[in-house]
Amino acid sequence: RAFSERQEALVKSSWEELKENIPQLSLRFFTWISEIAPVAKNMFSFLKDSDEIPQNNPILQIHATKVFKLTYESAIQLREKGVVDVDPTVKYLGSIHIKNGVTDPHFEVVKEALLKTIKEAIGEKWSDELSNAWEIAYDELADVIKKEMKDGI
Ligand code: HEM
Ligand code: ISQ
Repeated sequence: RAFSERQEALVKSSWEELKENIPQLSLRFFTWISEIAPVAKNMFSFLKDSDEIPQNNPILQIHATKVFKLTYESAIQLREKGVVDVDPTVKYLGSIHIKNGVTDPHFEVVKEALLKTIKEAIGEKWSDELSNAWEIAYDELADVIKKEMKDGI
């Protein structure tokens, strides 16, 4: 999928800003996921038995950050190679998601939550164009993970 230099720059500059506030970003990301799909919350080990999203859970923050960072890296790869070429260390993501009961429709939930989190976090720098660039990068990454889920990687 074609990805322009401008789209890459939009994702890159917003990521630089987002990563300055990981605790808040992670918390909002999860809050959106549980608002969009309350049942999805129970798939996550760190949320299962709690009524509230933990404010300072390091595992939650590391995983949430990884979702953002992988999406950002996908944007770079789309620009450089025209395809998402995930790092070999990410090949296990297919099996992790299968194991946790994730199915293809869940990817729309996470996408929506990701985009809402970005919109909220970057304020007036937000634009349709910026959101669209993140969406493309996410969709392409999601396709790679969905394929791994199907192929049992
Ligand atoms: C775990 C990334 C989509 C649910 C993880 C982990 C990463 C990740 C990095 C941590 C793996 C580890 O243990 O080292 C992504 C990315 C996605 C995506 C990049 C999309 C592009 C989804 C979707 C769902 C989901 C759609 C379902 C709502 C989970 C769950 C875990 C997990 C339940 C296990 C968390 C735990 O340890 O309890 N994901 N994920 N993910 N993901 Fe995702
Ligand atoms: C893992 N997979 C998808 C979404 C997530 C959000 C927050 C933390 C971990 C996640």
